Amino acid sequence: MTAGNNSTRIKSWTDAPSRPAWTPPPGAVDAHVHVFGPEALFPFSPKAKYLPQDATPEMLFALRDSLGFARNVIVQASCHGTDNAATLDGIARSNGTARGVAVVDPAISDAELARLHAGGIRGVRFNFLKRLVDHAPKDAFLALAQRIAPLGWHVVVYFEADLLVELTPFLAAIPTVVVVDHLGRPDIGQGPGGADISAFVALLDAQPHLWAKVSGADRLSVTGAPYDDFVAVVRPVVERFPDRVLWGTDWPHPNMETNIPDDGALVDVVPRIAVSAQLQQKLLVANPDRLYWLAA
Ligand code: 0GY
Repeated sequence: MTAGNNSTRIKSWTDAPSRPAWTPPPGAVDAHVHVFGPEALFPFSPKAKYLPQDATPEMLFALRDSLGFARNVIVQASCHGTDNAATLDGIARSNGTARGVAVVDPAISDAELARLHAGGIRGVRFNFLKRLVDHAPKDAFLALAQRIAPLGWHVVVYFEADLLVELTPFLAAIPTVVVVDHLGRPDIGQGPGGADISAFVALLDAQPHLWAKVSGADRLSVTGAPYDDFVAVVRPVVERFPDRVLWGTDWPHPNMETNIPDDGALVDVVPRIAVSAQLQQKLLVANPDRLYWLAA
């Protein structure tokens, strides 16, 4: 795709999010955000499936502060392909308050992996959504996972519920922690005992190296804000796997331009899915610390 000027590109976030009623604990990490561009410095991939407006690190850090968070994990977005320059730029501008997850060509050199590590990358993302990427080569991903494990990195995977069975052996073969974005996108409309979330919980029971990113209330909810249906399904997951969950706003909410969430309302979901101070501390501080700040 060819990028037009900023005004012809899509915008999927609000400039005026509410302040959350709830205050995150000190050191809290918003562990799923992206940066887009700025396109003049960091052009989008020719293979990008969407062309967003610039969502810069400075905008991210202003949002972080207004929501009461201290740190971010910047996840490379598909629109930037395997060029992680924008993500690295965001980390470099963060004064140590951001780490990142990269998307790389599986043929990446060891020297380039070392450069990404020095730039604050602590994981690689394998994206299986056909609307976002053309190829998801499982064998090459597994070979890459073997190479990033010694760095103390982990793997982040993004897939939808209909791929869970097919991906189960692939996930089992990954020799690092594997974080599943947005809980593997279950159909929340099925309710807390639904087939999708039950299969996901069974997968986490069977594979102790799997973690869940309990994010995406806005993407998954059928009823919409304040996301009661999401809370009913996800609270039991947090309580069952308190040491294996992360949370993030998902700002700037790629592809949500027709249903833009209020980031303050998303933060107010956290105390409803992690109902004690101890669960909140694990979800927002201790767990992301382990993967992003304390890892080798
Ligand atoms: C998300 C979700 C989406 C997009 C991406 O890399 C991406 O472009 O992750 C999506 O469209 O569902 O987690 O940001």
